[in-house]
Amino acid sequence: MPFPFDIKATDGRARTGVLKTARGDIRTPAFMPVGTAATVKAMTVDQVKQTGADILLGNTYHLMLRPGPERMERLGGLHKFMHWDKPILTDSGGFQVMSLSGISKLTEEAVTFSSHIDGSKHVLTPERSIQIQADRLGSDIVMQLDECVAWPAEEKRARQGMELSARWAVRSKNAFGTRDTQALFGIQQGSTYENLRKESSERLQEIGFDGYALGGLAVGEGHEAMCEVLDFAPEFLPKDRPRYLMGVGKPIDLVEAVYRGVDMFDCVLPTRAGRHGQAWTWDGPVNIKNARFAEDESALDPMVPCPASQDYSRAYLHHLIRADEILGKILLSWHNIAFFQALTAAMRDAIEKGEFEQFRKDFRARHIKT
Ligand code: PRF
Repeated sequence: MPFPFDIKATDGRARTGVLKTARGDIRTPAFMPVGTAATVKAMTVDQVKQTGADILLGNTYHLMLRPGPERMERLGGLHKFMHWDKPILTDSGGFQVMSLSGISKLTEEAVTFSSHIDGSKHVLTPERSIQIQADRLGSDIVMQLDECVAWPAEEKRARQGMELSARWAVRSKNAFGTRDTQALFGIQQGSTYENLRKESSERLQEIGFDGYALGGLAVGEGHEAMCEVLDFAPEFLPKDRPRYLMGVGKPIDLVEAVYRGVDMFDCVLPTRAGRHGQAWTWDGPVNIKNARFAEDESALDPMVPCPASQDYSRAYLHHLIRADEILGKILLSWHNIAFFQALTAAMRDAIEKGEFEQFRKDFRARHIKT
C-alpha cells in the first residue's frame, strides 16, 4: 500500500484516522473542497489551506477539456499549476460526462462525449483516465473510471452499471499498476440494491485497491434513502482502508455518513451555495440576502476560525451579495469551506472522545429546523 491508513479511534461504526500520503497527512473524517477547474472557485489556495483542508478534489473531465492534459504535464502537473502542494484526489470523468457533456455514448470500451465548452468530441477509456490523472495531472489519489447509473434504476439496469464499473475497475488497476507515491481507489456501484453493493465490493476487493469509494449515491434518492443504503454499503468494504462517499453533501449527510463508517467526502455545495448567498452554520443554512440581515451587525459565526466568519457583519455580507459584489461570493465561499472543515474537525474530536452519538443528537437538534 502506498499510503498507510492509521485508524486512531472508533466509536460505533464511526472512525477517525490519518491517511498518510507523500504530500502530507489527511485527517479523517475529511472534507475535500472541490477545485474542478484547477481552482476552488473564488478562493486562493492560501485561504483554502487556512480553513484546515488537507486535500482538494480535481476533475479529469474539466481539465482534459481545458487546459488539456498534455499542456498540464508540460506545465509541471496540477499541483504546481495551481500552487497547491498538499494532496489532490482526482475524479475519473465518467460522472461529469454524464452530468455535463453533450450527447455521450457509452460502450464496453469507452465513453465518447462532446465538450460542454465547444462541442468538440472526446473519448475516455479507463486507461486514458488513469493516464491523465496519474501521469499528466500528477494526482495523489486516482479514481477508477466507473458508470454512475441514474436514480431511480431497476435492478437489471443497476446491475449493468455495477458490472461495467467492475470490469473497468480491472482495466483501471492494470493501467495504474503499482506505484509508491500515488494511490488508486475503486468505486462501489449498485444503486440502492444491497446484493449489488455487496457483489460490487467483493469484485473490487478481489482486484485490490488502496481505498474504496461509494458511488451512485446523492443522485436524487434523497437523504433518507441514502442513509438506508449507507446502513449496509460501507460495511461491505474493508475496515482498514479509507471509504469515500462521492459528491456528498450537506452537513447532515456528512454526519449521518460518518455515523455509518464513511471517512471522506467532496461536494461543490459550500462554494456553489456561497456564490449564491447561502451560508452554512451550526444552526443550518442561512440565506444572507434575506431582509432580516440588512442591519444585523453580528458575524456569521464567531466560533468558526476564519476571517470571513468572524470579521464581517451579516449586514455587510447581505449588502455585498445583494449588490452582486465579487467580495460577497469570496467571503461566503471562504466561510462555508471553513464551516465544513470545522464540522469534520468537530466530528474527529467527538469520535476520539467516544462522544459521537451525543454529537450527532446535538447536531441534529440544533441544525435541523422543524
Ligand atoms: N462516480 C464518480 N464520481 C462521482 C460519483 C460517482 O458515482 C458521484 C455520485 N454522487 C459523484 N461524483 N466517478
